[in-house]
Amino acid sequence: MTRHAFTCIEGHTEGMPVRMVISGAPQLRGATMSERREHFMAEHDWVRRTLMLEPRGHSHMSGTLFYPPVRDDSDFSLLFIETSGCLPMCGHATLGSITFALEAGLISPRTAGRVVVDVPAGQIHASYCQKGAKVTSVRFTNVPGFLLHRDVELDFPPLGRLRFDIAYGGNFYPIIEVQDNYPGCEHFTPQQLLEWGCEFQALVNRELDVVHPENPSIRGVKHCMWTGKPLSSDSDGRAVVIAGTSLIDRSPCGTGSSARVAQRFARGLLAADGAYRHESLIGSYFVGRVEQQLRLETGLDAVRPSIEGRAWITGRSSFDIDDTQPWWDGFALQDYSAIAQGQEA
Ligand code: PYC
Repeated sequence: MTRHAFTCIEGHTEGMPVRMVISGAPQLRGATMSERREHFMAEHDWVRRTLMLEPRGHSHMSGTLFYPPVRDDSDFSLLFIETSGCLPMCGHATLGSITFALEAGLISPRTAGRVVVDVPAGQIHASYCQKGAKVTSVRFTNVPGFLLHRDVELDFPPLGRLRFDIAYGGNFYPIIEVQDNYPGCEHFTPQQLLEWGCEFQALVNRELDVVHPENPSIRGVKHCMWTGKPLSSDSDGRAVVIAGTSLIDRSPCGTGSSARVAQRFARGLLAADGAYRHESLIGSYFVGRVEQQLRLETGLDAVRPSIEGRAWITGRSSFDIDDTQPWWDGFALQDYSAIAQGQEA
Protein backbone atom coordinates (compact mmCIF):
# COMPACT_ATOMS: atom_id res chain seq x y z
CA MET A 1 0.00 0.00 0.00
CA THR A 2 1.45 3.40 -0.90
CA ARG A 3 1.02 5.49 2.18
CA HIS A 4 2.38 8.79 0.95
CA ALA A 5 4.26 10.51 -1.87
CA PHE A 6 6.78 13.33 -1.61
CA THR A 7 8.49 15.49 -4.20
CA CYS A 8 11.70 17.26 -3.34
CA ILE A 9 14.29 19.64 -4.71
CA GLU A 10 17.76 18.22 -4.11
CA GLY A 11 20.89 20.28 -3.79
CA HIS A 12 23.65 21.42 -1.48
CA THR A 13 24.93 24.47 0.35
CA GLU A 14 28.70 24.71 0.04
CA GLY A 15 28.83 20.91 -0.18
CA MET A 16 26.29 20.04 2.52
CA PRO A 17 23.14 18.23 1.28
CA VAL A 18 19.73 19.91 1.45
CA ARG A 19 16.63 17.94 0.46
CA MET A 20 13.70 20.39 0.39
CA VAL A 21 10.25 18.74 0.40
CA ILE A 22 7.92 20.75 -1.84
CA SER A 23 4.87 18.49 -1.86
CA GLY A 24 3.48 15.87 0.47
CA ALA A 25 4.43 17.58 3.76
CA PRO A 26 1.80 17.04 6.50
CA GLN A 27 -0.59 19.78 7.63
CA LEU A 28 0.65 21.06 10.98
CA ARG A 29 -1.19 22.66 13.91
CA GLY A 30 0.07 25.72 15.76
CA ALA A 31 0.29 29.50 15.56
CA THR A 32 4.09 29.53 15.12
CA MET A 33 6.65 27.28 13.44
CA SER A 34 7.87 26.40 16.92
CA GLU A 35 4.41 25.02 17.83
CA ARG A 36 4.16 23.31 14.42
CA ARG A 37 7.56 21.70 15.03
CA GLU A 38 6.19 20.25 18.30
CA HIS A 39 3.18 18.85 16.44
CA PHE A 40 5.42 17.41 13.71
CA MET A 41 7.72 15.70 16.23
CA ALA A 42 4.77 14.25 18.16
CA GLU A 43 2.77 12.90 15.20
CA HIS A 44 4.73 13.00 11.95
CA ASP A 45 8.31 12.11 12.79
CA TRP A 46 8.04 9.16 10.35
CA VAL A 47 8.26 11.75 7.53
CA ARG A 48 11.69 12.85 8.78
CA ARG A 49 12.83 9.26 9.23
CA THR A 50 11.72 8.13 5.77
CA LEU A 51 13.39 11.06 3.99
CA MET A 52 16.59 11.48 6.05
CA LEU A 53 17.62 7.96 7.12
CA GLU A 54 18.79 5.07 4.95
CA PRO A 55 17.83 3.74 2.45
CA ARG A 56 16.43 7.06 1.03
CA GLY A 57 18.87 9.26 2.94
CA HIS A 58 22.16 8.66 4.73
CA SER A 59 23.93 9.60 7.93
CA HIS A 60 24.95 13.07 6.66
CA MET A 61 21.57 13.95 5.11
CA SER A 62 19.82 17.18 6.02
CA GLY A 63 16.59 18.74 4.79
CA THR A 64 13.61 21.03 5.10
CA LEU A 65 9.86 20.97 4.59
CA PHE A 66 8.68 24.00 2.59
CA TYR A 67 5.42 25.60 3.86
CA PRO A 68 3.45 28.81 3.19
CA PRO A 69 4.28 31.71 5.54
CA VAL A 70 2.91 31.65 9.08
CA ARG A 71 3.19 35.41 9.56
CA ASP A 72 1.64 37.99 7.23
CA ASP A 73 5.00 39.69 6.75
CA SER A 74 6.93 36.53 5.79
CA ASP A 75 7.48 34.93 2.36
CA PHE A 76 7.47 31.26 3.40
CA SER A 77 8.15 28.88 6.30
CA LEU A 78 10.60 26.07 6.89
CA LEU A 79 10.75 23.09 9.19
CA PHE A 80 14.22 21.55 9.54
CA ILE A 81 14.57 17.79 9.38
CA GLU A 82 17.87 16.07 10.15
CA THR A 83 19.04 12.54 10.80
CA SER A 84 19.14 13.46 14.50
CA GLY A 85 15.74 15.19 14.80
CA CYS A 86 14.25 18.62 14.11
CA LEU A 87 16.61 21.52 14.87
CA PRO A 88 14.98 24.89 15.73
CA MET A 89 17.44 26.52 13.30
CA CYS A 90 19.79 25.24 10.62
CA GLY A 91 21.91 27.77 8.72
CA HIS A 92 23.07 25.82 5.68
CA ALA A 93 19.53 24.48 5.12
CA THR A 94 18.17 28.05 5.32
CA LEU A 95 20.67 29.28 2.69
CA GLY A 96 19.90 26.28 0.46
CA SER A 97 16.12 26.45 0.81
CA ILE A 98 16.00 30.20 0.04
CA THR A 99 18.13 29.58 -3.08
CA PHE A 100 15.97 26.65 -4.21
CA ALA A 101 12.66 28.46 -3.53
CA LEU A 102 13.78 31.48 -5.58
CA GLU A 103 15.33 29.52 -8.46
CA ALA A 104 12.34 27.15 -8.70
CA GLY A 105 9.91 30.10 -8.68
CA LEU A 106 8.14 28.93 -5.51
CA ILE A 107 8.18 32.42 -4.03
CA SER A 108 8.02 35.98 -5.34
CA PRO A 109 9.48 38.18 -2.61
CA ARG A 110 7.52 41.39 -2.04
CA THR A 111 10.83 43.30 -2.03
CA ALA A 112 13.30 42.20 -4.71
CA GLY A 113 16.53 41.03 -3.12
CA ARG A 114 14.96 40.38 0.28
CA VAL A 115 13.27 37.28 1.77
CA VAL A 116 11.66 36.70 5.16
CA VAL A 117 11.30 33.14 6.45
CA ASP A 118 9.44 31.73 9.48
CA VAL A 119 11.44 28.98 11.17
CA PRO A 120 10.97 27.36 14.60
CA ALA A 121 13.64 29.65 16.13
CA GLY A 122 11.77 32.79 14.95
CA GLN A 123 11.60 35.03 11.89
CA ILE A 124 14.73 35.12 9.73
CA HIS A 125 15.53 38.03 7.38
CA ALA A 126 17.75 37.39 4.37
CA SER A 127 19.07 39.23 1.33
CA TYR A 128 20.26 37.63 -1.89
CA CYS A 129 22.17 38.36 -5.10
CA GLN A 130 20.98 36.99 -8.42
CA LYS A 131 22.53 36.79 -11.91
CA GLY A 132 19.80 35.81 -14.38
CA ALA A 133 18.11 32.70 -13.02
CA LYS A 134 20.96 31.83 -10.64
CA VAL A 135 20.90 33.00 -7.03
CA THR A 136 24.61 33.57 -6.53
CA SER A 137 24.59 34.10 -2.75
CA VAL A 138 22.25 34.45 0.20
CA ARG A 139 22.96 36.25 3.48
CA PHE A 140 20.69 35.67 6.48
CA THR A 141 20.66 37.40 9.83
CA ASN A 142 20.48 34.84 12.60
CA VAL A 143 19.00 34.78 16.10
CA PRO A 144 21.26 36.42 18.76
CA GLY A 145 24.51 34.57 19.39
CA PHE A 146 26.76 34.83 22.45
CA LEU A 147 29.76 33.37 24.24
CA LEU A 148 28.31 31.43 27.19
CA HIS A 149 31.42 29.83 28.75
CA ARG A 150 35.03 30.80 28.07
CA ASP A 151 38.25 28.88 28.78
CA VAL A 152 36.57 25.78 30.19
CA GLU A 153 38.99 22.89 30.81
CA LEU A 154 38.12 19.19 30.84
CA ASP A 155 40.12 15.98 30.65
CA PHE A 156 39.33 14.26 27.36
CA PRO A 157 41.11 10.89 27.51
CA PRO A 158 41.83 10.47 23.75
CA LEU A 159 43.74 13.79 23.60
CA GLY A 160 44.39 14.92 27.18
CA ARG A 161 43.27 18.09 28.95
CA LEU A 162 41.48 20.44 26.52
CA ARG A 163 40.57 24.12 26.89
CA PHE A 164 37.54 25.35 24.95
CA ASP A 165 34.75 27.94 24.76
CA ILE A 166 31.02 27.26 24.45
CA ALA A 167 29.16 29.69 22.19
CA TYR A 168 25.58 29.88 20.89
CA GLY A 169 24.57 30.63 17.30
CA GLY A 170 21.17 28.94 17.09
CA ASN A 171 22.66 25.77 18.63
CA PHE A 172 25.38 25.43 21.28
CA TYR A 173 28.95 24.71 20.11
CA PRO A 174 31.98 23.72 22.15
CA ILE A 175 34.77 25.35 20.09
CA ILE A 176 38.12 23.58 20.35
CA GLU A 177 41.03 25.75 19.19
CA VAL A 178 44.56 24.61 18.38
CA GLN A 179 46.52 24.02 21.63
CA ASP A 180 49.20 21.71 23.07
CA ASN A 181 46.98 18.60 23.14
CA TYR A 182 45.14 19.39 19.88
CA PRO A 183 47.22 20.40 16.83
CA GLY A 184 44.23 21.20 14.54
CA CYS A 185 41.61 19.39 12.46
CA GLU A 186 44.01 18.97 9.51
CA HIS A 187 45.98 16.38 11.54
CA PHE A 188 43.08 13.92 11.85
CA THR A 189 40.70 11.98 9.62
CA PRO A 190 37.05 13.08 9.42
CA GLN A 191 36.09 9.71 10.92
CA GLN A 192 38.35 10.31 13.92
CA LEU A 193 36.90 13.81 14.47
CA LEU A 194 33.36 12.39 14.22
CA GLU A 195 34.10 9.75 16.84
CA TRP A 196 35.79 12.23 19.18
CA GLY A 197 33.08 14.84 18.50
CA CYS A 198 30.42 12.43 19.79
CA GLU A 199 32.52 11.56 22.87
CA PHE A 200 33.26 15.23 23.52
CA GLN A 201 29.57 16.19 23.39
CA ALA A 202 28.81 13.43 25.91
CA LEU A 203 31.64 14.62 28.19
CA VAL A 204 30.46 18.26 28.07
CA ASN A 205 26.86 17.24 28.77
CA ARG A 206 27.99 15.17 31.78
CA GLU A 207 30.21 17.88 33.26
CA LEU A 208 28.60 21.22 32.41
CA ASP A 209 25.21 22.86 32.55
CA VAL A 210 24.73 24.44 29.13
CA VAL A 211 21.43 26.35 29.15
CA HIS A 212 20.19 29.27 27.04
CA PRO A 213 19.86 32.24 29.46
CA GLU A 214 16.52 33.33 27.99
CA ASN A 215 15.01 29.99 27.03
CA PRO A 216 15.69 27.11 29.44
CA SER A 217 14.13 24.65 26.94
CA ILE A 218 17.30 25.13 24.84
CA ARG A 219 19.86 23.15 26.79
CA GLY A 220 22.72 20.75 26.28
CA VAL A 221 25.27 20.34 23.55
CA LYS A 222 24.39 18.43 20.37
CA HIS A 223 27.27 19.70 18.21
CA CYS A 224 31.02 20.10 18.41
CA MET A 225 33.47 22.30 16.45
CA TRP A 226 37.07 21.22 15.79
CA THR A 227 39.01 24.19 14.41
CA GLY A 228 42.24 24.21 12.41
CA LYS A 229 44.43 25.86 9.79
CA PRO A 230 42.52 26.99 6.66
CA LEU A 231 43.38 25.55 3.24
CA SER A 232 43.11 28.96 1.56
CA SER A 233 45.13 32.01 2.55
CA ASP A 234 41.92 34.05 1.97
CA SER A 235 40.17 32.30 4.87
CA ASP A 236 40.31 33.33 8.53
CA GLY A 237 39.63 29.94 10.08
CA ARG A 238 38.55 26.39 9.36
CA ALA A 239 36.12 24.15 11.20
CA VAL A 240 34.93 20.59 11.09
CA VAL A 241 31.50 20.58 12.71
CA ILE A 242 30.02 17.39 14.10
CA ALA A 243 26.23 17.36 14.61
CA GLY A 244 24.61 14.66 16.73
CA THR A 245 26.22 11.25 16.59
CA SER A 246 26.55 10.69 12.85
CA LEU A 247 26.79 13.92 10.87
CA ILE A 248 29.95 15.71 9.70
CA ASP A 249 28.98 19.03 8.15
CA ARG A 250 30.53 19.47 4.68
CA SER A 251 29.80 23.20 4.87
CA PRO A 252 31.26 25.44 7.61
CA CYS A 253 27.83 25.13 9.33
CA GLY A 254 25.54 28.16 9.53
CA THR A 255 24.71 28.05 13.23
CA GLY A 256 28.30 26.96 13.98
CA SER A 257 29.71 29.91 12.02
CA SER A 258 27.26 32.18 13.88
CA ALA A 259 28.56 30.85 17.20
CA ARG A 260 32.14 31.41 15.94
CA VAL A 261 31.34 35.04 15.03
CA ALA A 262 29.81 35.61 18.50
CA GLN A 263 32.80 33.98 20.22
CA ARG A 264 35.44 35.90 18.25
CA PHE A 265 33.61 39.19 18.71
CA ALA A 266 33.29 38.61 22.47
CA ARG A 267 37.03 37.89 22.65
CA GLY A 268 37.93 41.06 20.72
CA LEU A 269 39.19 39.02 17.73
CA LEU A 270 36.58 40.26 15.24
CA ALA A 271 35.75 43.92 14.66
CA ALA A 272 32.12 45.10 14.59
CA ASP A 273 32.52 45.97 10.90
CA GLY A 274 34.74 42.99 10.10
CA ALA A 275 34.06 39.76 8.20
CA TYR A 276 35.11 36.23 9.12
CA ARG A 277 35.68 33.87 6.19
CA HIS A 278 35.02 30.46 7.73
CA GLU A 279 36.25 27.43 5.82
CA SER A 280 34.85 23.90 5.99
CA LEU A 281 36.32 20.42 5.92
CA ILE A 282 36.16 20.42 2.09
CA GLY A 283 37.41 24.00 1.64
CA SER A 284 34.00 25.60 0.98
CA TYR A 285 33.29 28.74 3.02
CA PHE A 286 30.72 31.06 4.59
CA VAL A 287 31.31 34.70 5.45
CA GLY A 288 30.16 35.66 8.95
CA ARG A 289 29.56 39.22 10.13
CA VAL A 290 28.24 41.09 13.16
CA GLU A 291 25.00 42.85 12.15
CA GLN A 292 24.07 44.20 15.56
CA GLN A 293 25.40 44.29 19.11
CA LEU A 294 22.88 43.72 21.87
CA ARG A 295 22.49 42.69 25.48
CA LEU A 296 20.27 39.81 26.59
CA GLU A 297 17.73 40.42 29.38
CA THR A 298 20.05 38.51 31.72
CA GLY A 299 22.81 41.08 31.04
CA LEU A 300 24.90 38.85 28.78
CA ASP A 301 26.42 40.65 25.77
CA ALA A 302 25.33 39.17 22.44
CA VAL A 303 25.44 39.87 18.72
CA ARG A 304 23.10 39.27 15.85
CA PRO A 305 25.36 37.50 13.33
CA SER A 306 24.77 37.16 9.60
CA ILE A 307 26.01 34.31 7.44
CA GLU A 308 26.51 34.47 3.69
CA GLY A 309 26.92 31.43 1.46
CA ARG A 310 26.06 29.79 -1.84
CA ALA A 311 23.87 26.84 -2.78
CA TRP A 312 23.13 24.82 -5.91
CA ILE A 313 20.23 22.66 -7.10
CA THR A 314 21.39 19.22 -8.27
CA GLY A 315 18.04 17.67 -9.24
CA ARG A 316 14.53 16.67 -8.24
CA SER A 317 13.31 13.51 -6.59
CA SER A 318 10.07 11.81 -5.75
CA PHE A 319 9.47 9.14 -3.13
CA ASP A 320 6.57 6.72 -2.72
CA ILE A 321 6.36 5.47 0.82
CA ASP A 322 4.94 1.97 1.10
CA ASP A 323 4.60 0.99 4.74
CA THR A 324 4.43 -2.72 3.95
CA GLN A 325 8.11 -2.68 2.95
CA PRO A 326 10.72 -3.67 5.53
CA TRP A 327 12.50 -0.63 7.03
CA TRP A 328 9.88 1.57 5.34
CA ASP A 329 10.56 4.43 7.77
CA GLY A 330 14.32 4.14 7.59
CA PHE A 331 17.18 2.95 9.73
CA ALA A 332 20.44 4.38 11.05
CA LEU A 333 23.59 2.29 11.17
CA GLN A 334 24.53 3.59 14.61
CA ASP A 335 21.41 1.87 15.99
CA TYR A 336 23.34 -1.35 15.30
CA SER A 337 26.56 -0.30 17.07
CA ALA A 338 26.04 -3.02 19.68
CA ILE A 339 27.35 -5.63 17.21
CA ALA A 340 30.82 -4.18 17.91
CA GLN A 341 30.49 -5.60 21.42
CA GLY A 342 29.08 -8.87 20.12
CA GLN A 343 25.57 -8.05 21.32
CA GLU A 344 22.32 -7.82 19.44
CA ALA A 345 21.22 -4.28 18.56
O1 PYC B 1 24.25 24.86 9.08
O2 PYC B 1 23.37 25.35 11.04
C1 PYC B 1 23.81 24.54 10.22
C2 PYC B 1 23.84 23.10 10.59
C3 PYC B 1 23.39 22.54 11.74
C4 PYC B 1 23.64 21.17 11.62
C5 PYC B 1 24.22 20.94 10.41
N1 PYC B 1 24.34 22.14 9.78
